[in-house]
Amino acid sequence: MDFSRADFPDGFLFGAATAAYQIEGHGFGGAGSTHWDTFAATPGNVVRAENGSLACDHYHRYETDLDLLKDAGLDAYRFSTSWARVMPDGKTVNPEGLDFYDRLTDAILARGLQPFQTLYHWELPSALADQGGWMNRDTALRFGDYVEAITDKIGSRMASIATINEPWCVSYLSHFLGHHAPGLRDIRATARAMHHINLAHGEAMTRLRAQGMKNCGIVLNFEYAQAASNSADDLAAAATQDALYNKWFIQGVTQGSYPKEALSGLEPHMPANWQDDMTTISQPIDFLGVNYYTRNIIAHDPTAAWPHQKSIVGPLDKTQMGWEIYPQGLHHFLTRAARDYVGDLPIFVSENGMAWDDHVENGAIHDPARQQFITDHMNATKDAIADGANVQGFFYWSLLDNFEWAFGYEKRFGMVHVDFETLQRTPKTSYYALKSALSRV
Ligand code: IFM
Repeated sequence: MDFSRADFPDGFLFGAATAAYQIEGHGFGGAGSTHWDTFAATPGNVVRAENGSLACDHYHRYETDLDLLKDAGLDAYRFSTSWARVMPDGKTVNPEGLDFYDRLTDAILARGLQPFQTLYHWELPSALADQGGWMNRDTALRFGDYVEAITDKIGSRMASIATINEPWCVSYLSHFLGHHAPGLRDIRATARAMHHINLAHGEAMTRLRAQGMKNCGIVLNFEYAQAASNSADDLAAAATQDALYNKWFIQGVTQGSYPKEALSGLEPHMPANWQDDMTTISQPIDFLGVNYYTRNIIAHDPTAAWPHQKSIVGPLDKTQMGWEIYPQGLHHFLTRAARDYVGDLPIFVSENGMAWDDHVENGAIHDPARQQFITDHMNATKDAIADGANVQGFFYWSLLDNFEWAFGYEKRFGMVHVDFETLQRTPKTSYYALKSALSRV
């Protein structure tokens, strides 16, 4: 790979990321049912109806998985803790769950890796889904109880704590587009979820501060909204998409307001007195996590209900997900975050990576496309730093092939291949190339 540590500022962190449900094996350790278990058990939602009950069996194999991180020369590990493992019914603490994260934390630290925790990467306990999940304001407050319980156990040992991973996916993708649990397609549910997930972030920040935590923030995902043409209609459709995807959460969290292009459709469906929550939502954070993968080409669609838009398949090279490879978008969002929202606050590329149809051939997995992808996005990050963004780290998604939500185990994002029959791990050539790039000074 065409970069080295010397290309980045002193102390810049290189890491890899994972998430609890995608790797741990949710069937172990007394974890409770989540809305992903029930979504996956419903025909047509997930490829081959796969779920996270075994996943990569990281629950039992975390020591050797952490060795892989360490041996790659990485500095930090971004992982998540599962609400439903810590509180299987959404309110009662499961000591086995806390103990697992206690052991995991010790094992991360024992290898000299910095632990970057995410509190919510989508394991909503089914008991809370029964009560309306993210449509229900109370879920944000119950989230605060979970945050207190897990923080009490491991918080003081974390290098960084993020409240929510990708609130756009938790709300819009899951309640408007119906692709993720709970699989709704309802604008009222969407508006409520989009506000309540921000409130959950705010509630978590309040609890974390009360527990004396520092280095607390949120991880947002961004997707470059490219207008299909320069027509006024297409430009307006792309601006609305940009507001819904790329502005709603960051503007709410950093400025205490929502963008007008998004409110124009959502306002009638918002919970009563939502404005009263904006101070809680916009309390100071210590860092911003930016997840970035691709761009989306947006055209006006007069036949569709608001937001009157459709996506067009673009001409660029695509990953196994069918996502266009567009590293310029990462530079755009890093510099825009610094310029318009967070100023000099530390920013981390908290996820970036690509899925590829990787195969083991003679015991090895050759993935030159992934090596190029990483190089191009590292260079975009380097350029964003040169252009003034205070980016302090980059986490590859993901350490391991894992449960890719509605795509089951079909899409492979890992630097390390997982054989889902035997659970054998095999580092891909991108793993060795990254290791070699990081060892260059
Ligand atoms: O696998 C997901 C992850 O859970 C959240 N960010 C995007 C990844 C790839 O789709």
